[in-house]
Amino acid sequence: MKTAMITGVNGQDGSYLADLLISKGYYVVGLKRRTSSINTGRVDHIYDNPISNSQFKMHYYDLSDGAAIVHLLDKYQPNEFYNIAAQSHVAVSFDVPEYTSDGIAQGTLKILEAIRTVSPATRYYQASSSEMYGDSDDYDQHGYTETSRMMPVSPYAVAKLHAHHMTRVYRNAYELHASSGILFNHESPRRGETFVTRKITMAAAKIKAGLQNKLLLGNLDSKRDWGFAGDYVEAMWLMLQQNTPDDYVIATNRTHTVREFLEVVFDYAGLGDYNKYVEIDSRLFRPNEVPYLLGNPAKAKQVLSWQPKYDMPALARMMFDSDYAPFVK
Ligand code: NDP
Ligand code: GDR
Repeated sequence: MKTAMITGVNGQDGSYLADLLISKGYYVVGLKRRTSSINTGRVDHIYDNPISNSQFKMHYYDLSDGAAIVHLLDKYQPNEFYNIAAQSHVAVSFDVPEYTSDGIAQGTLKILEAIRTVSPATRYYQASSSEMYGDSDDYDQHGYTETSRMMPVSPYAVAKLHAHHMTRVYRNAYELHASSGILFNHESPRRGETFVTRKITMAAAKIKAGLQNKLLLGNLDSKRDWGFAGDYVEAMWLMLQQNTPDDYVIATNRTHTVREFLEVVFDYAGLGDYNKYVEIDSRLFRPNEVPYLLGNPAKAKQVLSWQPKYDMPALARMMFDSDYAPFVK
């Protein structure tokens, strides 16, 4: 039985990845940091099922803890390691830049160093991000590729770029099987409630249920390439099944404004014009904004035979349905 270790296992991607790997017969060692309140809601279904429970074990771990990751890697010698954990909110990274950077940049380095030292045969996946492109103009009509110039505009994105390059350095210098997925925005019913898509689908559900009448948002003009997290964790796994490690853009190759996402959700919810409910709050604008993201996943399609199953409207409908379900009598 193959063993996989996942940091941030109780986050959106970590939980979908755990589901996928368990379904493929892996033994999954999930790492989560200690919190004062229980926040395992996204993986509780794994515990509740006796079959998946027998393939799942959780340990405490924080990205700041270099010694802990050495012990964990030494103990399990996992076949695959997915580094998914991060302070992942771009706006928050302007408030806590050192904390964000320490976890993502130094945390990644600690893991790579530990793999090199005690478990060099472990295959490594790095959660890189389309935020690394920032406001770079190095794209064509098909979008950004793996080799487009990156110009990050937030502390989060600078830290991700550090981790991205460090992964490449360890791949080349020490011949580690280390790959980075440059993932464009991906969402789901398990998406954190403060990201814009989930904020919108939750608000629309509550408005329809008569429990809310206003939705405060920031910049509606930024464009994002939104896909479904369930599709994207499959790409992570595929990268580690290749003979050669590499970097891959994972995206839908379609871009939409936040405004378009709003329109799809409010229309589908039968609420009509979103302008009746949405108010623009200047506090929700960021010091720097990434205006436009479109990913070109041609390499992933060709090498990994990967392609997304959900586009933005299908994703938005799925998220609204999930958020509205508790209100349906
Ligand atoms: P989430 O915010 O849902 O999950 C992040 C996970 O990391 C949570 O389990 C969180 O724990 C954990 N974590 C945060 N800080 C630490 C720490 N210091 N030590 C240990 N664990 C920590 O993010 P997603 O699942 O959406 O994203 C997964 C990864 O992919 C992240 O690295 C993100 O930056 C990156 N990414 C995400 C994209 C997206 O669109 N979703 C696109 C591109 C990249 P807790 O629950 O306690 O906070
Ligand atoms: P992003 O996602 O910053 O792209 O990072 P987010 O959903 O936070 O923002 C997308 C766009 O929506 C605008 N926006 C708002 N955003 C939030 N969160 N809340 C609001 O009220 C709001 N109003 C407008 C933002 O300004 C932005 O332009 C996500 C994260 O998952 C990262 O970890 C990941 O690396 C990138 O996607 C790719």
